[in-house]
Amino acid sequence: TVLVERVEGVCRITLNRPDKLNAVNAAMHTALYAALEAAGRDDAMRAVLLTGAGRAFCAGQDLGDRDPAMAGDPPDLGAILERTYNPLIRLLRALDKPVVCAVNGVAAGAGASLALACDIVLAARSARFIQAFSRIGLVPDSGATWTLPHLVGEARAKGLALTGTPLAAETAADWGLIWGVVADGLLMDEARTLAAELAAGPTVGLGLTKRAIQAAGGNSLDAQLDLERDLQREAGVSADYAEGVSAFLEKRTPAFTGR
Ligand code: LHQ
Repeated sequence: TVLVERVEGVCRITLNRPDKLNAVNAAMHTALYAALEAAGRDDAMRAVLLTGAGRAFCAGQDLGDRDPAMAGDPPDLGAILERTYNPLIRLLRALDKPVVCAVNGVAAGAGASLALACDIVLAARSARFIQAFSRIGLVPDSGATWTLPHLVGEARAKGLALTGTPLAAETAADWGLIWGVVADGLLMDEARTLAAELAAGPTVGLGLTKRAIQAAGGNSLDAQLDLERDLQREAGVSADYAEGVSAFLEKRTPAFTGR
């Protein structure tokens, strides 16, 4: 259900149920969580690239999943979130290395939420983001009610979530929902290059930067200044900071090691 490749310091994770548009069933949940956890633990992996196989990125929860977890009439969706999507989104956000998401096709429901929980989202021009939850009577989940208003503001968040209108990749980029749009045929090359560049970067500093920006939503400027002081103290003793400054002064390209 999930393919994992380790290339150039990048852990490439591909959702792999193309005939079901990579809808997430219980097996995929387990595999995806394990792959991300392993990438987090592996010092040789300095960035993650998440994408989908086939014509879709991810159609969200597999609505036909007959896993025992979905048992009950009706099943307790809160318990399912607590056991599956919530830990997954928390893990992604807590990963102290950059996560690039290459949205190769439609991202619907929790599939859209999953993409938006990544750090840098590139989408193929033909991709669409669909807050499909309202179409089946559910609430946007997997962080979408937090990421959407943070990224695009309350008006657009409500418009998307209440109507379920598909959002074109181009508009998503114009609105600031994602980082960029790439021609379909170039998406994977560009996303792999970006992930490899990030993996060759000052990993400690990048991880701390991610943490600082994520904290901003819940902090005052005052609290954020304190946080920057603490994180900069950590970055300032990294080997990559010393290397970055030396390379600058010696007018050469830095060779970061991720430490
Ligand atoms: C699918 C799915 C899918 C199963 C396509 N499941 N098979 C959290 C906790 C617990 C429970 C509930 O939910 C959640 C969070 C959520 O994610 S709720 C939202 C769930 N997702 C959706 O509602 C999206 C459902 N899918 C669609 O609306 C369409 O498939 C989209 C718009 C994504 C793509 O449309 P098309 O390009 O026309 O493709 P298609 O509909 O023909 O799908 C192709 C196949 O994939 C088809 O199977 P089949 O055997 O007929 O070829 C679909 O049944 C299957 N598929 N999404 N979520």
